[in-house]
Amino acid sequence: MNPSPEPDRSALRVNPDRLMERLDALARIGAISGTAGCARLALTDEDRAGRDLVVTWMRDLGLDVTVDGIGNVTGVMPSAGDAAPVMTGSHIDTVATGGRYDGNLGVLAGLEVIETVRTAGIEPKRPLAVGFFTDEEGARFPPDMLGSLVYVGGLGLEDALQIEGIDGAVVGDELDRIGYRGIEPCPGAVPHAFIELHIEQGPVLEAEGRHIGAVTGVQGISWTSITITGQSNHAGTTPMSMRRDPAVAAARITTFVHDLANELGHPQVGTVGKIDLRPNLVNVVPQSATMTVDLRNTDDATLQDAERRLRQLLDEMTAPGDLSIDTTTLARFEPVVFDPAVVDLVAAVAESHGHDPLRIPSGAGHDAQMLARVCRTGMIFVPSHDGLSHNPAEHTDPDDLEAGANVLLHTMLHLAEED
Ligand code: HGY
Ligand code: MN
Ligand code: MN
Repeated sequence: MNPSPEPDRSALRVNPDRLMERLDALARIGAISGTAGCARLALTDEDRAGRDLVVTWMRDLGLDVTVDGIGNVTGVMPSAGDAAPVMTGSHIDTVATGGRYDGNLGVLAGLEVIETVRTAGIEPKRPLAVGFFTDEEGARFPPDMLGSLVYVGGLGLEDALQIEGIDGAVVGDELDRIGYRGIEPCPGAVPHAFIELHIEQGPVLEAEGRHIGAVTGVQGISWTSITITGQSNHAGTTPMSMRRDPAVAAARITTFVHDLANELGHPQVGTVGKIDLRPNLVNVVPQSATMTVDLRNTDDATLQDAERRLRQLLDEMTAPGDLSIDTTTLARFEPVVFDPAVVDLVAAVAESHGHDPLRIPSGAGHDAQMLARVCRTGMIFVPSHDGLSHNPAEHTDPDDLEAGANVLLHTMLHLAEED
């Protein structure tokens, strides 16, 4: 009996309801009460629960599921041949004030693409794969994109397993605790190509009235931890002239970072997201202040200039001798440019679906910027309402979620027919 003819691929579309149901189900894990957001910091119990749910969906789809030494999880369509798969994916860990789409959309849209292809009885030349990478956010365990960095060999597994988090926990111990230190070797298998769907997390697409972004690359990222040590003292008895107050220094650094970014102008950004005073008590001039500085730019020379000027300020602040300042680099990634042919493909697929895609660089870091080190890589953006992200109110219109998933579907199917 002749096998049933393959359906017309160009007409193939994802099932939006199934995608929304999975997004809702995953968002219920670590849900932030009273909001649409969720909190699943990397390697916490909430992250484990999210992982378990997505792995169940992968297995229900009949995918070959593997877990590597840093906890990256990949599900691949079974295939007779040994052709390298076309891979999609992202992350399912979130920041503490996370939205339900950051990362999660890319993983669940990938799952939806594979279910759509399998349900249609389509056998692509190359298998499709979907994965989620460990600790993309880097909020608990810096650097960000930790799992995908190890996946591509940018950081040794043993070094990554020893990273201590902001709460004193250690990556390897937490992977063991949640049962996700896998046996699959790192670096991981190199895909034929990698394509990631993600919300823009910025205001541009919505402001331009566009529904699809063909992402051209990712800006450079510089994360520094700064510890300023002064002298704790009594808040009531210590004359201002005798104080060695690290909180004042931290405030000066914070305004400097803000003013520097404004002086250098777009796209330079600078953020002080974390300041810990010790002992952090109302009536004690602090002993120390530990803070983080996040600097980013699409141009590495300007980013280096910003880093140099921060360093210069810290040197000026320690010159009088009443404060000591120690710094640690938490993350430093150069700007990444995606494969122009893949960017063009994303734009062409979007246009074939009736969209007017915008070519746009990413302000946020993504796992795709790591996969770009080993294979042809691209990203698809969909709009973020009010440009909001890393905020429980993060929202993307369901029609845009569906549109992005369909562009992902057809971009992957195209790549999967390549030799
Ligand atoms: O920091 C970032 O850009 C990403 O959200 N990890
Ligand atoms: Mn993300
Ligand atoms: Mn994020």
